Amino acid sequence: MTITRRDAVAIGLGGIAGGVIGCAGSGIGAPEGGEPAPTAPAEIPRATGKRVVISTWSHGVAANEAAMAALAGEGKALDAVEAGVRVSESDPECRSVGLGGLPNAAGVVQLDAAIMDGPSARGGSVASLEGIENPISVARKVMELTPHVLLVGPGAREFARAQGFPERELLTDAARERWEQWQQEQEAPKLVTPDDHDTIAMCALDAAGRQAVACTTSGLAWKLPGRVGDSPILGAGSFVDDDVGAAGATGVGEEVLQTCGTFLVVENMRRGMSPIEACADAVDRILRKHPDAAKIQVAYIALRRDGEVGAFAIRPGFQYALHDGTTNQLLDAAHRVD
Ligand code: SD4
Repeated sequence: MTITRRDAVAIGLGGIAGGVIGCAGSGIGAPEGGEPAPTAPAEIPRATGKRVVISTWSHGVAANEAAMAALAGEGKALDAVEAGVRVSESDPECRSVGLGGLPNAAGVVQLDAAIMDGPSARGGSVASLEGIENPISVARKVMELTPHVLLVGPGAREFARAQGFPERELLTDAARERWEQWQQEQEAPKLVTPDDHDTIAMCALDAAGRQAVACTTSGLAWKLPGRVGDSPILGAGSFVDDDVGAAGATGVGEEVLQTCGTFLVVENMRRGMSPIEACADAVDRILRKHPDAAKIQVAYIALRRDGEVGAFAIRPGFQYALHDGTTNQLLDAAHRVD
């Protein structure tokens, strides 16, 4: 069935035509009290000739290298983010991504991933996917080959199998040992210490001015089976609007989900905030709504369409990798709570 514009209005989707869709907690849906209209991005030329890649955590450095290689010549941002995060997915040392990711409470590795393309404004994602090392590539196939955006669980695995993705056990010996230890201790699912974090979110800008974003994770260690975090949800774990910029998230996904985190970061940039201001405001939104979140970690990275970047975290310890086409460095993000 085709939904016409009239149908969309009838079933309450009329806001789509208005340009900005409200998102729970974002405060963006209806401009309040004469807030400034979008200004900054409109002045930025579409193609700046710059190539920029920004990604989360220290393993982002290796991922950035692969992404920047894919941006050579006329390389596209979409190909770059896929190639980049695949490096982390296939690295068994990354404890919350792909192969080697820490499992859920039942000892099963369940992966979440999303990819979004700026020029087409289309995305694809998978959640609770088991047995596939590179969920980001499955997410891309969902985007390109199906009329859907998100496939979950056995359906996602069946789709991956049909597309020829190899299946394998993702639980490494090291991850199994950590899980067995957790079974003794029964600590709650959490992400507080630096080595508990290594979800990769990556934003890229190519020389033609196209942007893309990808995010991939095994989620919170010891999560309830079937738990889905922010990473596969567009507007939560990642989002891009080619008119403005891109953003990615890492940390406790429940907090990101309940504030539409990366949607908020991008909309903040649309309204003229710099990338770091946009990220800081999204962190502050979490802390204002849920003061308890000062105990946990959430961090955002952002890339504006002119190549300017920013990052901000709730707590100290968040590092991000930035490749500007010449140097690829690991940087400490600013944070709100000591
Ligand atoms: C989640 N946001 O599933 C992910 C976890 C994460 O670094 O980012 N870890 O909630």
